[in-house]
Amino acid sequence: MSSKILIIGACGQIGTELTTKLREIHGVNNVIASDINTRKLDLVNAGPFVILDAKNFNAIKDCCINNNIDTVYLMAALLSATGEKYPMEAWDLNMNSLFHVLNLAKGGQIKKVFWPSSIAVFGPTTPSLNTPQHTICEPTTVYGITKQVGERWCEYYYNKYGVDVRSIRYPGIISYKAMPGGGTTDYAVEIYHQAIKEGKYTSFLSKNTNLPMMFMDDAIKATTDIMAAPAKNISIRSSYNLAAISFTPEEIANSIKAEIPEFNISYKPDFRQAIADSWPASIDDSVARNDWNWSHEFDLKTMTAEMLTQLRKKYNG
Ligand code: AKB
Repeated sequence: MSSKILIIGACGQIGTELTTKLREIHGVNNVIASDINTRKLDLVNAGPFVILDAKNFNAIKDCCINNNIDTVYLMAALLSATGEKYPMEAWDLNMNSLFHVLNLAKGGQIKKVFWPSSIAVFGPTTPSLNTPQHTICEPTTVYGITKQVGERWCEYYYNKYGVDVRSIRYPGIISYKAMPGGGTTDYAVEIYHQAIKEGKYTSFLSKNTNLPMMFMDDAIKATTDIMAAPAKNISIRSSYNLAAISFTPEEIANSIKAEIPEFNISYKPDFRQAIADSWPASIDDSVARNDWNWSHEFDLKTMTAEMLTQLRKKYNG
């Protein structure tokens, strides 16, 4: 029997593409998309959709009962840059939504949970190169703190109550379908849009800021792979390190220039620079690769080719 799935935060950057993929795998009517509003009309019209506030326990519970949901993907969150502007809102949304879903699973209402963590769990005292799975985590952002604490709670609910919760630490995700919102790695999406629209981009991170990144197709593959893996293969119940590529603003600009020679980049770092400086440059994800055979496909060159092709279609018809 196919899973009955609820995606909370389905209109966000990852939620949008995750919804489409899960519908391909499990059937359109077995995947309920939900968000606080209907901002992505194509997604709202593509299958079952409900308006749902991730902070409202009873609303999530009713939705799960009414639709016989057994699996929840909790994608709603305030990201790193927005979290610094609205710390209490970030804490409230990121933590309470997680508790709501974990408690539904603890009560037996749902059987399986996916919850995304982030490279934001790391901080300035973390080894920056090839950051190991188990290492120092002293995050300096509110978002990072919520992810670090969330990881501890996921592991606690697994150990104490047997909740089948699975998680990965996403790096910056690059995609062309939905824009990211409020993250520090967002520059790596904006740059492609601006390259096609304006032929130039001003980066809010300095040219040598090296950060872990991943193309959306790989991120979706990681998400569906970890959820499909046998429970016995999941040795980490906090969150798995996950990696694909690392690059700087200068390197991504050079990859764009290889296709659009007249493209121009300038640099005007803002408050997000300090956040980026606190995160690692590269991640060791060998535990994920061993446990559930994770592997990525896209490198910087193939990702740039795909982003530019898709955005040319979007903007130039
Ligand atoms: C952000 O920049 O806040 C996110 C993340 C790395 O989790 N993209």
